[in-house]
Amino acid sequence: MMTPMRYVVLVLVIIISLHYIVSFSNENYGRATSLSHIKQSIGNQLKVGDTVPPYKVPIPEEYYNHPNTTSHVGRRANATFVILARNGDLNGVISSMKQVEDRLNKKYHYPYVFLNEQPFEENFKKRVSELTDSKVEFGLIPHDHWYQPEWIDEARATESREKMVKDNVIYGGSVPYRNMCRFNSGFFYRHELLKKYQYYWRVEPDVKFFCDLDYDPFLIMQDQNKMYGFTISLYEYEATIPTLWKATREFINANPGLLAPDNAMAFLSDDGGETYNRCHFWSNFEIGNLDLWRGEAYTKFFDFLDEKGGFYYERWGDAPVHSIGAALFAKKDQIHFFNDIGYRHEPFQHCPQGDSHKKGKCWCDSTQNFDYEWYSCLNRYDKLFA
Ligand SMILES: Nc1nc2c(ncn2[C@@H]2O[C@H](COP(=O)(O)OP(=O)(O)OP(=O)(O)O)[C@@H](O)[C@H]2O)c(=O)[nH]1
Ligand SMILES: *[C@@H]1O[C@H](CO)[C@@H](O)[C@H](O)[C@H]1NC(C)=O
Ligand SMILES: *[C@@H]1O[C@H](CO)[C@@H](O)[C@H](O)[C@H]1NC(C)=O
Ligand SMILES: [Mg+2]
Repeated sequence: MMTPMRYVVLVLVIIISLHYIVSFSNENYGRATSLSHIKQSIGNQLKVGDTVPPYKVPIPEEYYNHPNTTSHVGRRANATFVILARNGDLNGVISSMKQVEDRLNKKYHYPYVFLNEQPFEENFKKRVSELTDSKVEFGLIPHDHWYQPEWIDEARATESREKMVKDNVIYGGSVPYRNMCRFNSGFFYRHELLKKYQYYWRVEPDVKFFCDLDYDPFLIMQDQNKMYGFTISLYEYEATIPTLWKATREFINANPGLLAPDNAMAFLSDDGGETYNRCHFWSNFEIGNLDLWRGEAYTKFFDFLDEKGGFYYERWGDAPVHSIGAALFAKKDQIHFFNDIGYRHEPFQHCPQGDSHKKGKCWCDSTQNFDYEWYSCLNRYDKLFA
């Protein structure tokens, strides 16, 4: 009698023997991995000893497809990507940037500006520079553009943070998050490295770009005189901006002449400016004209808000602040919905519908689309043009 163990061993021996018989009797079997065959086909170029594994021999140059880098010798805009990040954000930054390159920028070669209040580490610089042929620059944020100003009443700020923690307000207890919101609201566009550009595209770590983009969005901005572009809009948390609208109204009353004609106030307010409906463009994605922020109206608006201290006494986000700025200081038709750009920042995504889904070869599920979900503000944007 055979024990079960012996039976298993016998079957294994048979399988292994069959394997050998088959591989020796069929000469082509294993050809792809056979050292002698690779040597035969590219062997004449080898200047290496037999001890080097074949995968270490470079693929001959003529096998490479050289991308025609002059295929877009056409017009380019005066534009850059902007990425604010910490050294610790490296993996998320790489993930976002690789998609930017693959989906569009390998065709357009727009440069990147990275900003940080701490020096970027060598490894960070090396890893992101490897992803692109474009120019990449790394900037240090000036101290006063980032940290909480001296004149902020720290006792009052602390008290407010503690209350927000108790109330479970997201990032309610964080000072760095507030620094970030204030920096994005009023300082990024003043950085030395951004001075030479007119348009920017803000990119955050760990976002997704779902679709190929076969046109240059910066040229759309430039040719159609757009000031601000978005993909997702939604409601802000009331607890983070209790007095933001009061401050905005004060500013408007004091500076009525700074508002643009045909502005997008109706996106922000359902009662002609009396109250804020909390709609804002989600600023983790932005394509913008830096002149909007550098202009007189927004400069004065930001300074006015900053003096109120709401970036620290409350937790004013750069999204509502930018959105109010764009809606009031640009004409409504200068605010562009980039419908073709499939985009996700957790937990929401915009997925192009219908023809543009196919045109962009989008990989998002078009049934997962935030546009007209109950928490979206896109219907208010649409109504501006109704
Ligand atoms: N240099 C620097 N960058 C920061 C800091 N905090 C946030 N950022 C960057 O600022 C942007 C916004 O920060 P996020 O943490 O993504 O904030 P959020 O998008 O509101 O929230 P989540 O993405 O849901 O965490 C990202 O580009 C971050 O990398 C910081 O303290 N220093
Ligand atoms: C690259 O593209 C341009 C514009 O389409 C074309 O004129 C040129 O011949 C191409 N060059 C090569 C080497 O294919
Ligand atoms: C790009 O725009 C900036 C800011 O407006 C300007 O200073 C710069 O000269 C422009 N560069 C080019 C090449 O047009
Ligand atoms: Mg984010």
